[in-house]
Amino acid sequence: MTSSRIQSLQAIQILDSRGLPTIQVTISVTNPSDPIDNKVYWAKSSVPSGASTGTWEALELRDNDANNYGGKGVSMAINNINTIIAPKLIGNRYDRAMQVDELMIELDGTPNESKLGANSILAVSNAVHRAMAKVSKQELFQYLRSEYFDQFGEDYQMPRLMSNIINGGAHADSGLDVQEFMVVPNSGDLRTDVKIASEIYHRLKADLHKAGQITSLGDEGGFAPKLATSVEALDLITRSVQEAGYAKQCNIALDVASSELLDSQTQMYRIDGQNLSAGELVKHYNSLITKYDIISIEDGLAEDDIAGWQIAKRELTADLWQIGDDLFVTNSKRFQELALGSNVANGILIKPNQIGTILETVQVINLALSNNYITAISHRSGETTDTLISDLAVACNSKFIKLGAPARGERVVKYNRLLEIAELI
Ligand code: 2PG
Ligand code: MG
Repeated sequence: MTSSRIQSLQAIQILDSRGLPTIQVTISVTNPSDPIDNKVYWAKSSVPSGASTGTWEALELRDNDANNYGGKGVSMAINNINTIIAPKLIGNRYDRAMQVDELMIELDGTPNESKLGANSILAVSNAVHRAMAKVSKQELFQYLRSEYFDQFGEDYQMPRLMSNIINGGAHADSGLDVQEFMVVPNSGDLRTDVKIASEIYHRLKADLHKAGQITSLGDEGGFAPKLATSVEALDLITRSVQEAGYAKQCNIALDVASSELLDSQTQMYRIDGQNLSAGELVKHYNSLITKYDIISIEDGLAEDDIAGWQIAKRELTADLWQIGDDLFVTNSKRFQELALGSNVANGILIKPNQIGTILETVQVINLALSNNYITAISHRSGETTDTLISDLAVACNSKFIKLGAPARGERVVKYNRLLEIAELI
């Protein structure tokens, strides 16, 4: 086994895809386990940020100083890396990246990483995993596979793309309540799936032009046309998919992000111009599923509406993937309580920054897989050019990867990393 000695670790502030501050970490390590290897290995990582964040997510530490980036500064989080985490790590030798994750979890000591900040912790965790992969002469996806998912051996299954081509909710001012309308190519081949997603995206753009719509983009690179209801968006997508010639090779997925739509006073969901109870909302989904080729609904019910999730599980077809994002927040404890305790959902969305370390992320993935849940590894609406999610999705044979539209550098880089990995496996 190789080991790594951390030589330097430094965090700086960079901007994310919304132009707001986030963290970049640069690390250098050497390889003390091989006397003839005197190289220095460098790696870099950066972390994303959500807009429709779940209440139960780990804490993203922000300065909350209104005079500094409107409160969004991350100087405290950066300070935590440079003055608390780095001094504990520099000079030390580690056999496995997970040891650093364990150390940071202990150093933080809170259940939601609120002392050091999940953004600080993930930036370091990601950088350490990248550096150690290099020392062991592996690609990141291979290192993650060998460290955490050796049950799959050398069997690599590329994930199916969830490509978000119409943006609504907190990610755009389209007027749509549902946050994400995604196409999910099913050709069984990654390169073909990328082509399908791209061609549909461009067909939709042409169709929107024809309809006199402005083709501005939402946060995840999808279009943000002025539309009133999910039916209007789904009609548009269905038409573009057909015109592009992919009716058989492409399905549809939604992220309703319904925690954002629940009125806490009335406990009713404001969606598509209606006020619906959980039971009525499930009926609404049923009518959409019947009419359109929808195979997956994420956060169909709000994060704490467990009774609503149970209705959905009971009433909607068993073929539908019901994916919990705000519901599970990539948290093993919450997954154990909700997924294993009550009859909710059959899929889990995985966002490393909801929990903090890569170690905790892979733990919940393995817990989910061993309980017959499927996984969708996901970006955030505020992204960087970091491609951890692409490597992670391949490492764990994730059924899906949710990565925005095939547009804008911070999204495209994740598609491109998958294309690169497809050449390597
Ligand atoms: C979601 C995500 C990513 P955000 O709700 O699934 O698409 O959005 O990062 O804003 O939470
Ligand atoms: Mg979501």
